[in-house]
Amino acid sequence: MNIRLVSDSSGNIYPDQTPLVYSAPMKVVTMQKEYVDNDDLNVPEMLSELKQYKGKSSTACPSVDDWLQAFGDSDIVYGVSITSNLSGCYNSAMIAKAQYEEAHPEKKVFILDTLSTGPEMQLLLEKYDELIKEGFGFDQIVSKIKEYLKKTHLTFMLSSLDNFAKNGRVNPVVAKAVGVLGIRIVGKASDEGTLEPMHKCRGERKGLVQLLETMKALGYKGGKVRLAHSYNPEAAENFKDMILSVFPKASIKTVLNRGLCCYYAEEGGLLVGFES
Ligand code: X90
Repeated sequence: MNIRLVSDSSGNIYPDQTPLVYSAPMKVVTMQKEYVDNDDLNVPEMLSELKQYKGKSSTACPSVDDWLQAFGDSDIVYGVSITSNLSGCYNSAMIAKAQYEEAHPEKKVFILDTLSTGPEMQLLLEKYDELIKEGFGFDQIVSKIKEYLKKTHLTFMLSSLDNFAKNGRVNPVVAKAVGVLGIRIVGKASDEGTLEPMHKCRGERKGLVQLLETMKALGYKGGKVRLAHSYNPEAAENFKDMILSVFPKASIKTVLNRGLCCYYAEEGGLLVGFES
């Protein structure tokens, strides 16, 4: 039996990671160029080109074909998608699932609308992998992953919401209040799967302190943590140390955001997926 894990590229998928995950790429689009968020994308180059670029930029979710390619010819596909409240990604995955299952009635696809993104999706992919290795069947895995989703959360620290506002994914008034030099916004993915800013902090140090407080308020007690940063390894490292000083046994791993998350989290952004 051939089983595959799939995700859209907001899950920050790398070719050498475990578990192995097949990615359906998001796109970052300008009038001049389309950046496909796959293994070949040079993210620093994209970010520096976008900095120079004066026109509008936007993003696009994976097409139905992108998802079908990620499914390959697997007998069973388990996947995760970015929140359906900010992207057409889940919808596109569901169309792909319907086409795939119609063409191959013996095959099965389940895609979870995570109402989140980035490192929370990473935790969910790791859980699928564990459940598969434990030998559970399709229906059990589907019900167990939905249960696990109730225990996983996403918080963030960002220094700009410009690209969110430009793309109509956050209120421009809220975004403007954040874009002041040195201000960090700390918030979470809401229960509805939207961006919920919660605290404005002066400077990164205070931002990180607030980030940890926010995790604790959401029920963090030393479970798994997955960090994803946009070219800010110092913040990720400091934050890891802060968590470990309170919860010395926590399992913490850090990755670099790929294209889509770097575009929205912007320079220095830190995303935190964790278990309550
Ligand atoms: O379909 C598309 O064009 C993609 C749109 C994606 C919009 C959201 C990207 C979020 C990236 C930023 C910080 C965390 C926010 C959490 C909200 C659920 C990561």
